[in-house]
Amino acid sequence: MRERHAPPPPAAGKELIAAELAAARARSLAYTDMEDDLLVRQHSPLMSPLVWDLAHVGNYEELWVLRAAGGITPLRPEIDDIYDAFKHPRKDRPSLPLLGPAEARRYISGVRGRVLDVLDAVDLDDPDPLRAGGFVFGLVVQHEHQHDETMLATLQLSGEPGLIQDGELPAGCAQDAGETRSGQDEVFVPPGPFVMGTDALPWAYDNERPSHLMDLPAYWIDRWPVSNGDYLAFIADGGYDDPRWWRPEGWEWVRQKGIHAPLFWTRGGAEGGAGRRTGSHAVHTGNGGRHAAGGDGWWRRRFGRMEPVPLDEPVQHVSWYEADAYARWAGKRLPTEAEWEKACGGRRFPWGDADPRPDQANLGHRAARPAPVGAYPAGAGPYGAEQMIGDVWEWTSSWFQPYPGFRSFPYPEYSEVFFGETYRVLRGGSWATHSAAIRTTFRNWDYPIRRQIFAGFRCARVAG
Ligand code: AVJ
Ligand code: FE
Repeated sequence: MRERHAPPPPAAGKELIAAELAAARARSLAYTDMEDDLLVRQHSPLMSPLVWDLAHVGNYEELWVLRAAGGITPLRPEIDDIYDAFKHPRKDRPSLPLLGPAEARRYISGVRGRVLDVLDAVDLDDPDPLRAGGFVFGLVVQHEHQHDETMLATLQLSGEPGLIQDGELPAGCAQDAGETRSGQDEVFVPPGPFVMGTDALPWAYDNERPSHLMDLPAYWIDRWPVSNGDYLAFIADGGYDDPRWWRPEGWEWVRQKGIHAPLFWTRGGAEGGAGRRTGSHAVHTGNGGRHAAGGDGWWRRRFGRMEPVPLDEPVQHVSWYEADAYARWAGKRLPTEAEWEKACGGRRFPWGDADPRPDQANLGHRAARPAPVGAYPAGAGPYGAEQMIGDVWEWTSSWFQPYPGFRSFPYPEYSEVFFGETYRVLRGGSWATHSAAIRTTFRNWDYPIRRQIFAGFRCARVAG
């Protein structure tokens, strides 16, 4: 994968593809390495039981690699219906005759063995668009990583402690910036055209194509995602109680649901048994201890443990409505997805086309949280914006719409059926996103009320 204006790069080698397939599978197995009861239970009506996701990734691989690209006779056509995401809403999936955990593991491993045979035999220079450049393998690798991230969201919703690994992350810039960073540092993006989307990245989805020129006026965009500390100022200023900041639908929603903070936050300390601060990794802010105090401060539940809200971490688990309201309160607005992408400089990643290094972005579940603001100066884009990739998905002001000249590939249910004024676009990936499933052109989307995803935001404003 290279510069998006260059001729299509040589197909990803078979060894690289095999390694990416193995990496995705290692994640899926790690996130389902628990008692059967936790796998078959529905932890939230928003989510599938984990065992559904597990067999679904195998079924998707069977459909696309084995049947569509490999021409292999269906292994288990009778289960296609159960694992078709369009046939049964998530809330109904527990009542389906799902494969049990052991059977699901056997099924996906059987599929995977044949997938590796297809990979062995395939000609990656075959002009067939499913095979060219290994597209169909990229499709299933990214699909599995997307479900891995969904599984993490399910595990976070479950409130079960001890299931998810945490880790170390680089420190932020709080000390350098002084005790209280007042407001956001912003970077300037000059006016002019840029190339949005891609024609050349071999694993790009249909919704990232075709590339097209976008001419934008000058704007400012926040150097970092909005932090918990920034967001607490909005809360303290009565942001949730002031209709001036909210879209009418958003206002109605927060009133009706009684929402007054990001999902998983509670005020007044660690309450209840599950609320005890236990374990050595209960608090690892990497910022010299600048987190909200307990007592009447804010706490959050993260993978089953309570911890003080770390002020310098990007805020996560906020809806689009909350992000939009914060931006208005701050005298700014959310960036359009074009503004977000242009700030990345027109390359695969903000720093260029090379794969992410650990000092450039917080991706791939290195730790189970975003890194503090300022932790990745080496990952800055050409205009100075940092942490565009990784940490938290960033809400943009844009609806999920097709680019001019869009053509559905390989099937309309990946992107096309979601186009319209229903879903808002998110960009950049989160700490839970794998590097194989993110790039500056990647477009994610969700309902504006959704908060269980690992999403935050940054603000922008017109220059002048
Ligand atoms: C692109 C993350 C919105 O998880 O619903 C998974 C990806 N598509 N299986 C989702 C997807 C089919 C999709 N998102
Ligand atoms: Fe899926």
